[in-house]
Amino acid sequence: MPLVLYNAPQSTCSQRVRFVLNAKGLDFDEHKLNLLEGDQLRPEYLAINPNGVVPSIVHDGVPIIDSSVIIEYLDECYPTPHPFRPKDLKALAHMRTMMRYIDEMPAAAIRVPTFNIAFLPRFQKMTEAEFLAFAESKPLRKEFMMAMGQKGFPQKDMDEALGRVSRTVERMDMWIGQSGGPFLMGKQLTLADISLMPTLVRLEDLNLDHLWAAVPSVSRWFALIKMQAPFRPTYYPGSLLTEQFPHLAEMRRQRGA
Ligand SMILES: N[C@@H](CCC(=O)N[C@@H](CS)C(=O)NCC(=O)O)C(=O)O
Repeated sequence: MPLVLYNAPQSTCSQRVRFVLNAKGLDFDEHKLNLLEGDQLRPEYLAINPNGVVPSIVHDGVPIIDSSVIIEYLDECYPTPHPFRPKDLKALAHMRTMMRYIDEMPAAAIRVPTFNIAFLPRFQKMTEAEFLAFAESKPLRKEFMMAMGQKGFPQKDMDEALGRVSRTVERMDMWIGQSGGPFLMGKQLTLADISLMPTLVRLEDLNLDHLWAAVPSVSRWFALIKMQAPFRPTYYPGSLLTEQFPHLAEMRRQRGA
């Protein structure tokens, strides 16, 4: 039975999984969900992923959810051509510690600027009742949506989120320095790098790449990630917010980037 991927082109968590699938040369049936239309909240999808978020895979008929779990699962099932996990158990524990940090800090933090800068205008077009019903229907993100409301997150929340990203950049610099680079764990590209990749792509997409511009190890890391063969098929056309939201493309144009 083929691998089935349920995801969204612009979803950062989905991009982790697409990178691993592409790196391993696996055939998969891709289902693209429109998150702003609420495809992830339909009963048939909730039967696969009761959290109402992407990505999910279905392998041999069995759903597997959560991007960090999925990429470890895929690396375990398909270790070739390159395993993305170190063999040494202590190094493996270190990689998992990094992945937990990435999920808790930058991956969570970037939702605030993403929603404020990219999605908010869409939610502002809804009536209050439509917005409340949409927020209410989200199993995992109801409180997040309510905190944002139709006015957006306050500056204090934006500052906190960007502060968490800046601390992540410092942490990356430390990891790269300790391992000798160029990747987080040294010469081997691991699931920790793949977990972090979409965060930096998203920040660049939101015109926030100044956050690491003065940190050479991180700039080098990002340039190298973009040169990896699976990067391009992962970020196929339509994977960036600037491609969907003209106001973001305009911000970029004004910046001359
Ligand atoms: N921990 C989950 C988080 C998944 C997640 O938050 N996915 C976002 C897209 S990156 C989503 O589906 N959001 C839909 C929504 O907020 O309704 C994972 O890593 O898979």
